Amino acid sequence: MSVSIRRHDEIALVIIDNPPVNATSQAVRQGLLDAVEKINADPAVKAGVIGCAGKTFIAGGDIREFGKPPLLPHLPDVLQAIEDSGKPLVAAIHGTALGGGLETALACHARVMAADALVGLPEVKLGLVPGAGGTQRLPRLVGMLPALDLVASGRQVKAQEALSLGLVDVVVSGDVFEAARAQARKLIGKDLRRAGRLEVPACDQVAFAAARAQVDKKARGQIAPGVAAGLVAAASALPFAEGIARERKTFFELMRSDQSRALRYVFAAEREVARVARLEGVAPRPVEKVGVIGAGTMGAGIAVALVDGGYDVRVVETSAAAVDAGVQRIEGLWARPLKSGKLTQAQFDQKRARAYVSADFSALADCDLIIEAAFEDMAVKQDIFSRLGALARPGAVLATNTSALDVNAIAAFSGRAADVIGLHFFSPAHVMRLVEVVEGGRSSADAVATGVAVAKRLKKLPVVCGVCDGFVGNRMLAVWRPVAEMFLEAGALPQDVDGALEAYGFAMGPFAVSDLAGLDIAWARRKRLAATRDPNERYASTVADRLCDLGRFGQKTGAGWYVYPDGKRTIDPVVSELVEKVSAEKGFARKTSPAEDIQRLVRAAMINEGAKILSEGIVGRALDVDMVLVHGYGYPAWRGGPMFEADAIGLECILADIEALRAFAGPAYEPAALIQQLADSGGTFGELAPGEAAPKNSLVESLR
Ligand code: T1G
Repeated sequence: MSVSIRRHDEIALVIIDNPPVNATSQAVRQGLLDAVEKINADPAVKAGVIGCAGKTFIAGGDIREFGKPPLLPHLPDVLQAIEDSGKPLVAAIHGTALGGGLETALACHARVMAADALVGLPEVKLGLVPGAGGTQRLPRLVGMLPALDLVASGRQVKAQEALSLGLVDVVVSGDVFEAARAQARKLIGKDLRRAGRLEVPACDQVAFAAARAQVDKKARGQIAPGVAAGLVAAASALPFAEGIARERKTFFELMRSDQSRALRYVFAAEREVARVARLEGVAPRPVEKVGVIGAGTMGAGIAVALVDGGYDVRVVETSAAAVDAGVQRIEGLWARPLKSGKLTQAQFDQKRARAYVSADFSALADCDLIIEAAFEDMAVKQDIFSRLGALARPGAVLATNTSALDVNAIAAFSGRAADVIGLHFFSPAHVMRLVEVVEGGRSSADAVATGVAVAKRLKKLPVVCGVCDGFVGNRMLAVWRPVAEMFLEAGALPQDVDGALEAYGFAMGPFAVSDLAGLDIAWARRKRLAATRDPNERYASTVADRLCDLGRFGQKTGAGWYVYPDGKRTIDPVVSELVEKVSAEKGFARKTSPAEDIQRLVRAAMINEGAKILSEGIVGRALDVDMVLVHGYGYPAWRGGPMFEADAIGLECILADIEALRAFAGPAYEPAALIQQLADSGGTFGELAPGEAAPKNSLVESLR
């Protein structure tokens, strides 16, 4: 039974029980409607409380029903019945009241919220707008500006903020059902506050227009936030019923949009990514104490992520001075939340005490997992892993955070390769959700499962991949970044390329990112690879090399592809001249490239390499590639990721783009056989079964 009524006095308790998150599936909608009717029909009942069993209040519409023809009764009609009920109905919110869940609460006559609960209208994150009155009831309850903020951002609101906004009436730290019953009792016989019948509070129109403009700017190509803002505006312009009708129509239009389809795919992929078929049933090794080697930028970020995830952490550095610097770095990462009040001093002290930093390597001896985040130098790794091989306790998992070196070689140094995996975090490691869990040729399944389990406990997204140069993300970057550089040689300037890709939806273009990350890292890598580079391969990093020769390493030196007076990214004529000079030296007649060409060819390079990564068995599924690009490289989530987008566009068109790319960028960009094959057979990346793209003698298989 999805919805039941319990009663021992004049207050009826309506309990929704629809695991895992009490989504408003058809049975729940019908059950709620029936419950409202029963409450109103029963003379012994004077009021009702609507709450949920399990860990959360209603977390929204049932995503599994999306895109299918909607079944009766519709949620807006159910909620109208709640609002119109002659007897008071009070929402008892615990866990998360999201989307249709919060809308249900908004239709009630009062809301009681547990102190640790969260509420929000996250529909825009699925490319949608609230579809059951959220955009119309919320402004009437909390005012236009707060409603605009909540609806357009999709952010979750904590209890205290919800209370001060007037979004809920009572916050309790004890039993939320008891408090809701008390609230319901108070309302018996009173005039009920029905959100849909309230006047929309007056609002400063100039401020509202400015806030709307801000929403459009932040959306970077995503449709839903601006549309949602328009619906909030309609709340003050239209009668309630007309506002509701417009909201409903818009909701269904967006449900059919490519952007919503892509964002729903991303939602599902984020949950699917950690489920790897061959690790099914493999128990991870227990981990409580984690060692981190190195307290540089990466090491400190990893240590903070681990402490935040509840682990005891031992950080090891090489000297007393490095220990001091490491402590400062680690404390520095908690300084901001401490200052903003997100972290209390007591919490800070507690966290601080869980990260023990020392110069004593033997502190790692009893750790269950040890993550090496030292210099990217094979000799350094050799030293560390051979020492770890002798020191670490039997059964400890040894992980390297290398982004560029061969995990199999590193594993061999330890003398216990079955215990070794890669855990490639992205910078800043305490913020970025992506972790590439690298399965070496001899990694044992339970060591890999341990990497996945730890990443999940850190609330990160683990993508399991095999060993190859750059793994998934950096390997793809190494292929598409040169295309961006080739556009410079052909006639574009850095701001043209960045502008084209930012217009595409990337948070930052590649040259702006490079200034942020530092040009020196890629420069060192190019120098390292110079000796083995195929002389016939087109080399497009000459401008980058010259910038590095000038000591322009990006923001940290105040100049790179741009200059940063007052911290603001500014075009530098020196760079424009340098780009033009290099074009001339190489004999290119400069001509401008339309933004669309830049976007299509860069995307083609990503998709092509993604297909090769799949065919080599480096990852098992197209969604693995998409998660890396969306969560590690700013690929717009509303496009789903390169592989999803390729399927949506059609692989024949993509193949034509890759052929154009080869003509532009040279033979290194030969179309992947897999794309040709799928284009011929009418297949898609998404339909490939896990591992299907890879021949059985793939790299990963052959290393086993
Ligand atoms: N529908 C169906 N299944 C859902 C679901 C949903 N809305 N939300 C989560 N699940 C599944 C999820 O796939 C996973 O299953 C399991 O629940 C646990 O989730 C008209 C119509 C609620 C905060 O956008 O934000 O309302 O993968 O692993 O970390 O306006 O899930 O294990 O098989 O994420 O504890 C608006 C989306 C919908 C909320 C829980 N609602 N969900 O997080 O566990 S639009 C949302 C979440 C709408 C109306 C429209 C989170 C969570 P499985 P989990 P969690």
